[in-house]
Amino acid sequence: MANVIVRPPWHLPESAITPESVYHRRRDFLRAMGFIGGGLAVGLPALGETTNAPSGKAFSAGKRNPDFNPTARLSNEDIATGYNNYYEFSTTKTRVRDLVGRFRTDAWTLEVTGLCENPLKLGLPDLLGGFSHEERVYRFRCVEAWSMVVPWNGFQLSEIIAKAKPKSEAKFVAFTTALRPEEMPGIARLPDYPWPYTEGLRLDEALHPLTLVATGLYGKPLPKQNGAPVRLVVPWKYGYKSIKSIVRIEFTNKQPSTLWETLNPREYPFESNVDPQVPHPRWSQASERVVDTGDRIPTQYLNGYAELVAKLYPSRKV
Ligand SMILES: Nc1nc2c(c(=O)[nH]1)N[C@H]1C(S)=C(S)[C@@H](COP(=O)(O)O)O[C@H]1N2
Ligand SMILES: [Mo]
Repeated sequence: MANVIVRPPWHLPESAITPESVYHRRRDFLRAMGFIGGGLAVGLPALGETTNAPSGKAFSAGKRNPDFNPTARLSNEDIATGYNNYYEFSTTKTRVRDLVGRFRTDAWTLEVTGLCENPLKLGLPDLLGGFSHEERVYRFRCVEAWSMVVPWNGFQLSEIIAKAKPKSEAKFVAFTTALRPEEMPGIARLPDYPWPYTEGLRLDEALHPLTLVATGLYGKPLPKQNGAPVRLVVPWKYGYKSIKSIVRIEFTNKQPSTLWETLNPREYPFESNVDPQVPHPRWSQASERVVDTGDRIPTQYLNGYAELVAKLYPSRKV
């Protein structure tokens, strides 16, 4: 594999990715689509109902952080935004994008609660522009043994945690996805699942600088199928830990239950670190299929992030 990042045509120079230019690009796009024109703002369709992206207002893409650049080719944007696991909509990856239209992400509150001194309610302006937003290119590995390399826009979860000031009893962080069966057609098809989708991390994992709150992808607001308006990205763990469309973050003193662990603790345990030496009970995890090229490549311990995070797992000898 070439030791360079091959930037596809969508990738603007960093200097061009300012909050303002993203805003203007979106306006140009909307104008081209006939959504706005002549300064007339009345009678606009509700964008949340008709597009896959949330309102772009105040979205900050941030500058690319050169410290997070895996030596791998970026995945094709159309594949990253069209091959999705989001069971609230569909279990067929290629259908999710077409089923998110009714999901409203243009008004949002993320509640930060539980064992902390300073509970928070974060609205969209806070989430989209109120933190140290930057772009990071991360490797992404699903438990199903496929992988991608994608540029996320967002900020470190540690920034929210610092604001909330967890109490000393807090040992874990629990995350919850929005639950709106009327807007999420996949929920009724999986009535036995323990909805809402929940996930969790140890507090030290949540505080790790690699753990990102993503609000964008490829320099644009996060598409709904990728977890708009805010999702977690934990690149050294299997993809299901990277919970989408988060409405609640709670500090707890006990390990929280998660949707996947509740369904099958043997196949989807809480920790779920990427580890080529630990097979899934039904398949090997030694290699992975790069979704857009189809290449099979060896899987790396902690998805290639061992240098940064292996110290969190001292009992696993590398
Ligand atoms: N709420 C919610 N979050 C979720 C999922 C889901 O079904 N529901 N799927 C997970 C899985 S299995 C993966 S691989 C990633 C996929 O993220 P992507 O569609 O942005 O690639 O989202 C994770 N987060
Ligand atoms: Mo996954």
